[in-house]
Amino acid sequence: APRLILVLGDQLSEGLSSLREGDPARDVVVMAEVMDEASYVPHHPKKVAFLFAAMRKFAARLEAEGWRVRYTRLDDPDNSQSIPGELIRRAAETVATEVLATEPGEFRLIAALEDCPVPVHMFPDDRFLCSHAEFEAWAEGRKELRMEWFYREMRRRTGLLMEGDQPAGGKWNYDHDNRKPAPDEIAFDGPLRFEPDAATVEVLELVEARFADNFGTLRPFWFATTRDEALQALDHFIARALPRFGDFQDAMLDGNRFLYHSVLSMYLNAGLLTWQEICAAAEDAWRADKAPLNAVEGFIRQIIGWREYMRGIYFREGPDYVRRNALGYDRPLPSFYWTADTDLRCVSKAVEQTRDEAYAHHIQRLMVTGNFALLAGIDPHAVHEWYLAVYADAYEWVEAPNVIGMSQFADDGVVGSKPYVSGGAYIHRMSDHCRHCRYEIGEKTGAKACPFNYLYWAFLHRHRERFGRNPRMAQMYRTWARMSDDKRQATLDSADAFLARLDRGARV
Ligand code: FAD
Ligand code: DLZ
Repeated sequence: APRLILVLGDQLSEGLSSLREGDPARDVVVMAEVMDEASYVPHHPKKVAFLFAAMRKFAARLEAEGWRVRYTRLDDPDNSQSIPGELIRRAAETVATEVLATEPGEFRLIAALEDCPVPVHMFPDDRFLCSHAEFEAWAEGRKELRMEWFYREMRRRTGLLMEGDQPAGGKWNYDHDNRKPAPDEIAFDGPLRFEPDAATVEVLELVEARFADNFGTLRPFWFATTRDEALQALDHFIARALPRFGDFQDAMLDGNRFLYHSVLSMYLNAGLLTWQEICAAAEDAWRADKAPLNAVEGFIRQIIGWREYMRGIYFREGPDYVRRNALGYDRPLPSFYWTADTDLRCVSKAVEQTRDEAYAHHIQRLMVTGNFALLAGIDPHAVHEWYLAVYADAYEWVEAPNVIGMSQFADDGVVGSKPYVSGGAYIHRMSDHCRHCRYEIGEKTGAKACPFNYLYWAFLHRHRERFGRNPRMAQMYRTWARMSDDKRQATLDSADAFLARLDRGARV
């Protein structure tokens, strides 16, 4: 009897373990556009369109290679609208009695497959460098899990940027040379854009009709939807942006949404590109003297370091991770996360571009929308659901450790040794937003002052028991302690007044 081979929307890789286990002469590939997956959070329309278009084209490619594929479109009248439902239906049609699957990237869907009445054999997702067992072995017995140590192991394992057993150039990490403030000119016109073909236009019309109420602008739709296009986008980045990636990795500009970022995460996470080919292309550019070491090391670290580390954390911490709330916050997510309707210029710019592009770069996610949510004491689960919905690259395995862990400190320090919080000065240094902002970056208290300034101190004050003895935060607590009583009180009063306005739904 044939077996069903499940290929999910973020498993669009020909080398997928479930496909490798299968036999084109015997088995049937199942792919399905279903409302259960398309609505567990209100996904950005660009994310849905990207996945549906890429899924349809991947299915066509598998068919061209000789696979039999049963593909369900969202509007098929017999669509059961869930992945297990489609497996049951396709099993009945094909008399298959078992399913071969690659482990999904979310516990929610793993549990659904485990409960499926048609038995599902799950194979590891070996499109990653580090397996669950290898991460466990690395984590075992360590008091603290820190990305930097994990990253060095991954460098040694892959041989990327290694000279024998030593790191290229003598240092593991060149961040010291990175993180320059926003430049005046950007010599990169952004990621490669693709004109939608007829198949993509058909998907755009479907998404327009079915997801019209979701946050996010569908058109212009410019994403790559095939592996060939994604490879072109990779080449474009390597040739034009990688050389300056490191220098301006943390910069933000009012009038430039992408700076020197790769905008490849959505392709990598959906399986259109592999980490190996991205890292090899970056290393080759350095070896050919086309990109400096600080840029290439910084870029490769994000992929074999942060990305793999975050996945390790998600699978190690388990399904309740997304419910962690170490700081006990319960304020609802402000409506401006959906409308961009706020006078906080940096936040409104980050939300606007998220709405338009289903993309924001790391520092916008971490130090603007994430930082604000943490300083304002927003319910971390609501923050998590927002990030999972609005970014084209968002799946729980990577989004949750970034949001619950790195950004909101809701995991009590599993991912980071201290919370990523800052006052307005950091945003001012790294961007030109403050120049266009109604709030005054130089003012520390009162109605005109930048809210990040007083919210930052109020956060530290609120959590003095927890963080006061953290050596990495000692300097800030000393600064707070040195302020006059009047100044401290005015700071806390400003924060209270601001949060009261936020709670009343007043414009802030
Ligand atoms: P670049 O800046 O060009 O970096 C290169 C690549 O490195 C990325 O494509 C990505 O694959 C990888 N990378 C960089 N940083 C990280 C990181 N912290 N974790 C994992 N991979 C990383 N990334 C996602 O892929 N999906 C998410 O849902 C996601 N949510 C995030 C939420 C928050 C609050 C924060 C702070 C970060 C989040 N990130 C997420 C990480 C990072 O912001 C994005 O990977 C990056 O912005 C994608 O843009 P890019 O491809 O231009 O990245
Ligand atoms: C994100 C997503 C969406 C929007 N739609 C589908 C879908 O219709 N069919 C599908 O197979 N996958 C979809 N996905 C991706 C899955 O949600 C993803 O595989 C899991 O979240 C695990 O990472």
